[in-house]
Amino acid sequence: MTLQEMNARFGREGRVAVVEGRNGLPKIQLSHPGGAKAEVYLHGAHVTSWKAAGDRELFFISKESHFEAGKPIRGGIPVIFPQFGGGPLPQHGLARINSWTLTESSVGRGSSTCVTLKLCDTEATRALWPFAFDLTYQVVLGDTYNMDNALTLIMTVKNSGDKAFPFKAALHTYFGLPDIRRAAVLGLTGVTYVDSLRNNVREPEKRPEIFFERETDRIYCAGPDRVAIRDDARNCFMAIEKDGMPDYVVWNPWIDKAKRMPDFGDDEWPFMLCVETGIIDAPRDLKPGESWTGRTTLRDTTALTPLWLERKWEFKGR
Ligand code: TA6
Repeated sequence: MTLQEMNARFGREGRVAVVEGRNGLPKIQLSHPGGAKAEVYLHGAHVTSWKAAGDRELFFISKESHFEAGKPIRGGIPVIFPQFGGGPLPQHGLARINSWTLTESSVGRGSSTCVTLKLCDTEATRALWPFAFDLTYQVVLGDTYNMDNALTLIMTVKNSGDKAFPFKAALHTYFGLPDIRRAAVLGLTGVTYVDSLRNNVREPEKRPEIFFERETDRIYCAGPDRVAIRDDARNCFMAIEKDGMPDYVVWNPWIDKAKRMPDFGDDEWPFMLCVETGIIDAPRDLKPGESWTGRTTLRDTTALTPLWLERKWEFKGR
């Protein structure tokens, strides 16, 4: 479908537009009446930008990122399926390196703006991973309370074939920061993590607040459905809430790994933190005809109360 045809079918005045992005890749622009904006490439169904009102970019995108078919975009929200990390498939699986189809746009309750993208198995994916699947991904800017500082991502995996398959799935979100050394992750105390940098040792997180002083790459297993990133440089919070997604990954490459990644600037490691959500530690089996849905809601807020962290979530507005 051409850009013109996509706009004719899915464009919504002042809310949804399909434009030419980097290297000519089609990009969906979402807008919210409150001023928030987001951008999603059909390539990888990759959210590359989320700006709360006031035009402040909340995600990290590497200045060295590829924007080309077959290669993942470095930053924003890579969609990970059916493999997390290394393995028989390309690193982090097939979803982020394939082009998705825009199938729906809507203006929802609370004036949220929503688009739906789909990816189904193809001859090429079946040659790598011999299963039939139907991936649906909804990106919702805003929420049902008329707030414009939330971004919700809903991922559904359907087994559309006649063979059961095991899968992992994740949203590999890169949050932008002025300085990782002045940020902390809150809410993971007591959660067992797998330390990918220490031979996958499993141990409980003892710290009430996770600060960063070195490369960090940990899978937090069956974590609580609400955590937060506190940015002490800007005195604000990013709330992360999940449903149907048991695990988190907390990752920053730090200095040496940053140098080893060709699509990541050597000097970029202080400006990002990945807090990822999904089925990451152990795969999930899906029988023919079965579906799984996972949701993550990100909320940029400066008024997160300590009560929130004890799961008595009270959102006090911006
Ligand atoms: O989520 C953490 C991780 O698995 C790290 O080990 C690091 O490899 C990161 O993902 C980025 O992976 P990528 O394939 O995008 O370079």
